Amino acid sequence: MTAAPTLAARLRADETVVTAWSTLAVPILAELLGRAGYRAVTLDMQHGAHDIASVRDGITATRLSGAHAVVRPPVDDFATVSRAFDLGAEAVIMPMVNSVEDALALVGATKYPPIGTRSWGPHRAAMLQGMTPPDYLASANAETVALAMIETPAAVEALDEILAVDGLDGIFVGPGDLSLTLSDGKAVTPSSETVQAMAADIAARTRAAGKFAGAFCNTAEDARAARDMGFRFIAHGVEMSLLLDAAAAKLAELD
Ligand code: 3PY
Ligand code: MG
Repeated sequence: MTAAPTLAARLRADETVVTAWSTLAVPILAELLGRAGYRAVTLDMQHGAHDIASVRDGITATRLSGAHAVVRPPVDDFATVSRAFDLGAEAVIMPMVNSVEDALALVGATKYPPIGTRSWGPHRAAMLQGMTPPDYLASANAETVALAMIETPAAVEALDEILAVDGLDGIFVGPGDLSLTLSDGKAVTPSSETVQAMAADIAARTRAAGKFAGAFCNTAEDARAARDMGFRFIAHGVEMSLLLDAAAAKLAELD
């Protein structure tokens, strides 16, 4: 039996991976998203209700469905980056990476020496992957994916320097915050022409640097456009909205 490809392997192969967004901190919901066909499920600790216990169980539940488990830690919480990997996450999406220093801290928490400073303790991750700890160590730096969220003008300004950070695997565009910060707090317009044009430029520069490009998408149109722009890791579908929409549609069947 050949092992299923890792998320990193899929991204290296330029495969498009669509991730669901899990906010409700209910592990079985993450599993259901994987069973529904999502290739990856992102457990959100920044704006979602996930804590370390639901991330621990959510990663296991996601893997049980065959999907790749991804975690978004809270802002500046680099300790949680290492913990997410120790618990078996394949990628971390770090919010508000606005400088080279932030990117270095992300890489530090993601990669073992000599690239980073991640401390040793991946026992749950190794177990979930059916690996011995030495095998885990041998492949960890290649298979743990650090994605830096680019979602402010400062981050866009520093993009080339951020992309030059050794060990940073890629970026992930947050169009909501990008629109909020670009408008100086006046509006959240993630699908606007300005934000979408900026996203296209970020994707091109990221791919030119040989790194993975990901983006959060608020509509199907944005998700399709993101794919055309060269993004390959695409967030499309937040479980809370999916549930609301499905429930409303179900009720409407009897109208
Ligand atoms: C953003 O659009 O700012 C995000 O962080 C998406 O989750
Ligand atoms: Mg954001």
